[in-house]
Amino acid sequence: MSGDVTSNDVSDDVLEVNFDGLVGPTHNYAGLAHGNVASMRHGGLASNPREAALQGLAKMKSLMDAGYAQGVLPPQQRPDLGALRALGFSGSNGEVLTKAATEAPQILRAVCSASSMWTANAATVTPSVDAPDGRVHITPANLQSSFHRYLEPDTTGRVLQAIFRDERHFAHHPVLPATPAFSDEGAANHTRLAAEHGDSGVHLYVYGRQAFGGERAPRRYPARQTREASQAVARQHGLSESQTVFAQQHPDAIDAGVFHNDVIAVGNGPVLLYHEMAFLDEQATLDELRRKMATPLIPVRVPVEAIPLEDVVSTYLFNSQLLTNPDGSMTLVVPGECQEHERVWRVIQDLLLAGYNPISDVVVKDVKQSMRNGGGPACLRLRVALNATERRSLGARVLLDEALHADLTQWVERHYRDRLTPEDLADPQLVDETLAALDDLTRRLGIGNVYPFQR
Ligand code: SUG
Repeated sequence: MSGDVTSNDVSDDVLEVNFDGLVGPTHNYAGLAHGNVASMRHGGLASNPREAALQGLAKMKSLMDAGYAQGVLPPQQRPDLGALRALGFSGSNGEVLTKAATEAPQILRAVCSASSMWTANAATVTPSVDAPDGRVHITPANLQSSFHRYLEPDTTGRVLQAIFRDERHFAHHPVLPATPAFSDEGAANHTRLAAEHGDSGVHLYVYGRQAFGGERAPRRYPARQTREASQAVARQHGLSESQTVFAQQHPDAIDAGVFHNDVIAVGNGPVLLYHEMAFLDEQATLDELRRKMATPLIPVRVPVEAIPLEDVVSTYLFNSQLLTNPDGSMTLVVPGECQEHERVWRVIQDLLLAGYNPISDVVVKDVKQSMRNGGGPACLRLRVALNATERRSLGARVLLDEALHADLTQWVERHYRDRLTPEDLADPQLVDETLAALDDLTRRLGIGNVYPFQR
């Protein structure tokens, strides 16, 4: 037999590819996300889009250099002039911008947001090994909780269809109805647990509230994921009851600023690293996972006494990436804020690294530009477990290698500003700059015409 992998059922060659969002040229701080403490705190500050994009690329490069499979997803077309026109602003592009800036500056900020960088919210993905038809299943998230993110799913869907375009391997599902009952924020509230990436897994969906029925819900801040949305995604992907666990996020955590499960828990392989306040019913959640998983669950629990919720939110310890190494050990990729926080850094050393679990190493990444909007290392990536055949069938140049990294770095340096204030968003020049940048990007990625202005 030749060593060439041609079938689609080769489970031992499955790699988890982390697709990071490339930060867009209009990255700014607009204070748009209610319940996201960092976003609310930093609204109005000047941003540095160039530094933000380069920080993202540096993170991708260092993980690629360390041997992890790394992908990249392009940003969206912003400002979204189509959205402004739909809201009644008319005239030339310049006139539309000026009118929006004078009459509704908050709307202009929203249509300029580079929020698609947080690709953990782009979609929910089920690997082929778990799906009844042996294909990778993808549902873009409707992100209906906020106006600026509700603008993302159309382009996200087109981008994902362009990349995962081979119908023999990939199945794309419609975005759930964009209404509060089916509020969906994608993989930020979805964790797959399995012995190894190529083994069949159990899918943990964490929701903030139940639309129909349900007693407990947060009082202060919105719950962005409903149980009904999570169930619909699992249904679309053909997952059975024995493959799924639906657990409610603790409402007090949401009210403290934990707006997604991935701000308070992260799973990888059989490991679930979580904070005591992650789930409303911690014991029942662990019990059900244990019952359904084919491999022993390895829970790594951080109690409130070790880290209060406030520090969970300010340092984003749980928004780390947990990555599997060839020897089975795991590396935790934490944001710089964890190292700067004495108590959290001590917990990483004494409880996580020294504890009886596979986490053996910690890597610190500076993603401050993103963190000021409430996006840590794990927010910036969408995990897609792919076997060799699936990786080979990708329809665009999105798997990072030295050449692509150099190309994208040069692209950022050519097109990005190093300072953007909320007032700058009304500059018509910025529209021309971003369109030129995105046109150039689609050529470099060979992804086709995914943007509205190209269609
Ligand atoms: O949806 N921030 C994003 C951060 C998303 C983080 N993602 C995960 N945890 N997976 C949000 O709240 C702020 C934009 C602004 O204020 O300018 C923002 O949208």
